Amino acid sequence: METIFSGIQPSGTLTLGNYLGAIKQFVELQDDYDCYFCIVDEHAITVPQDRLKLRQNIKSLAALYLASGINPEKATLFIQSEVPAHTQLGWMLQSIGYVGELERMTQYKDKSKGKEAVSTALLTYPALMAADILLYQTNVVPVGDDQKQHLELTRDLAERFNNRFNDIFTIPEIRIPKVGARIMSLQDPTKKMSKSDENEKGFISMLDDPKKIEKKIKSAVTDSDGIVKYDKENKPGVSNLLTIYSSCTGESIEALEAKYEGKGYGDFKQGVANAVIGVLQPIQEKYAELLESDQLNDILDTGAEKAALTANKTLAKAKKAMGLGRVKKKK
Ligand code: ATP
Ligand code: LTN
Repeated sequence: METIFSGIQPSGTLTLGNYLGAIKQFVELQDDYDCYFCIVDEHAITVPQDRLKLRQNIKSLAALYLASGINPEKATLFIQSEVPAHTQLGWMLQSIGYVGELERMTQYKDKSKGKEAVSTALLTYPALMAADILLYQTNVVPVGDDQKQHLELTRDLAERFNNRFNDIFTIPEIRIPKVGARIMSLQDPTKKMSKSDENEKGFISMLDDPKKIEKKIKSAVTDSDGIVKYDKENKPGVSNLLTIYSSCTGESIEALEAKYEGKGYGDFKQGVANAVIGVLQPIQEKYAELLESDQLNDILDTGAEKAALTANKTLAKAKKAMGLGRVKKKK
């Protein structure tokens, strides 16, 4: 069976973009692959975090994974900082990465723009991400469109390591969903929907109640045509809402265009809101039950143990290939 790895940062409450771009595919894939899903808390601290909020976000993200349908019997769910091999291999990969290639990453450029204090870890972030993936000999990495560049760098680092030292790592493939790979902000449909957006109206949180969801969708930026048609260039707002609608219900964009022919944006937006509520409400109900349960802690304990077993094997091979430590004599 092939292996899947993916991670989400506990840097705030997940948005509809995280759900449609990432978690939804995780749930669909867990039957056919050996899956590792990670809460990447060490990635989250590349920008300042409040320690109590971070703790809360880690738990909340674990509960959201499960409430969305990740089955701990099938997939391994764990917290990155509880498996030390990640930072260990991350350091080793930094030694073969170049400052130039890290500085070219758009996520680094975006997140450091205009900031006075930029952490070293924000720059070296992709080496840790590569370690996450390579430790599990991952074949496929399901992510949203924004992670393409990081995945290409992961492949480059793996190939470089394999050529320079020994053939240790599997070269991973990226998997991006056909619809929903890049959900845009409701207020500025040329920008990605992001949980760290200062304008709360721009994103739908997975935990927003139905009234809030309806309100946010009704005030989403569209245009003055009044025609429900997919045209990313000229009608980015309507196209984004069509993508959200289609991704939530599984109806094709063409079918939705036909359904709303001759109808105004009011009807259409109500339809979008209903579709989103239909997806998020059942998740929210399960989430509330899971958050304070012992079950959640047990699942994360088992997950970390299982992940460490695989990760340590790869780490030992990589250390040996690089000449780190000692060769242990058999007793
Ligand atoms: P931040 O906004 O805090 O930088 P983020 O939401 O972009 O965070 P993560 O939480 O680490 O970043 O993303 C988790 C997954 O969700 C990744 O696979 C990412 O590609 C996907 N994702 C994030 N935003 C979107 C979006 N707007 N549309 C589709 N997929 C998304
Ligand atoms: N960089 C990703 C989060 C992430 C990840 C990973 C995704 C960290 N490690 C490994 C896939 C595989 C992000 O910002 N969305």
